[in-house]
Amino acid sequence: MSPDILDRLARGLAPHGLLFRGGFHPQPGDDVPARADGARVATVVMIGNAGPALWPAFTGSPEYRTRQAHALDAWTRRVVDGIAPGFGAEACYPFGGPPHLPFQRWAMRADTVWVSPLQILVHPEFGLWHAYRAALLFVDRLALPERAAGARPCDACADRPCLAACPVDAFTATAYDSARCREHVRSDAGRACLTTGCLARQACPIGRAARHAPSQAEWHMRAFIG
Ligand code: B12
Repeated sequence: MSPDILDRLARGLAPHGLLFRGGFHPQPGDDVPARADGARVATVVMIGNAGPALWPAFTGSPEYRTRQAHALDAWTRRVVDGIAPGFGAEACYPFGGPPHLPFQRWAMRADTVWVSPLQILVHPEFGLWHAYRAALLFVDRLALPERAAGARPCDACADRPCLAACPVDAFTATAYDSARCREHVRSDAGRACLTTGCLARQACPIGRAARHAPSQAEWHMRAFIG
């Protein structure tokens, strides 16, 4: 019965520009929270977005049009909280912390993604242009599709243009200096990062077709600098 549920879920998410992004059966080290109703979680399903599909759905929403605070989070919560009960699931979210739920770790359990040199996760098709918006907690153990096979694209990327593209060297091979990044994006010198999106992220050769349009890129960068 579960492929049917997952198909139905994917169809429910699609009009909102949201995608089913894999799932996993939690083990103790996964730090999956208990459901509010106290039931044990047997399946976690990841919901996210990739490329430009989410943007028209979100910008048509009242949360965006009225410039509500944390509009994307509020929109996500309304949409996903509206869908989850129809599947007997409870939703949890990557925002609202700290503490933050370990969505990137969960994503690596569920989806074909790996940590990139920029620390955000890279996907073989979408590159760095994808995100996770919610996870659904199911009591039933759903049969899940196999995690697609694939190799981390960064291992075959000798030049690593992402690490060289940041104007203020906010990225090293092991760390991201978010304070330095934010200070630059807020300054006149950081105008290109603000209006076209993170230059390091854009330097990645993978998934270029999934890059954000300038309006979406700027919206995310403005949300980042606060
Ligand atoms: C706090 C936060 C930030 C902070 C600080 C980020 C930082 N690097 O210091 C700020 C505000 C700066 C930020 C900015 C952005 N963020 Co942010 N952020 C988060 C948030 C809410 C929590 C991250 C966290 O603290 N994780 C720590 C623990 C709780 O999570 P975790 O899964 O266990 O994390 C582990 C893995 O990353 C793992 N890991 C790291 N390296 C390695 C290596 C190996 C080999 C392994 C196995 C594991 C591993 O270890 C981490 C610690 O346990 C997440 C959402 C979430 N709940 O995860 C989004 C998130 C990471 N951000 C995201 C994005 C897109 C961005 C921006 C690009 C947004 C923008 N402006 O466009 C920027 C740029 C950040 C960048 N280049 O790194 C996405 C990344 C999606 C993706 N493709 O991976 C996330 C997942 C949110 C989402 N909705 O999808 N972010």
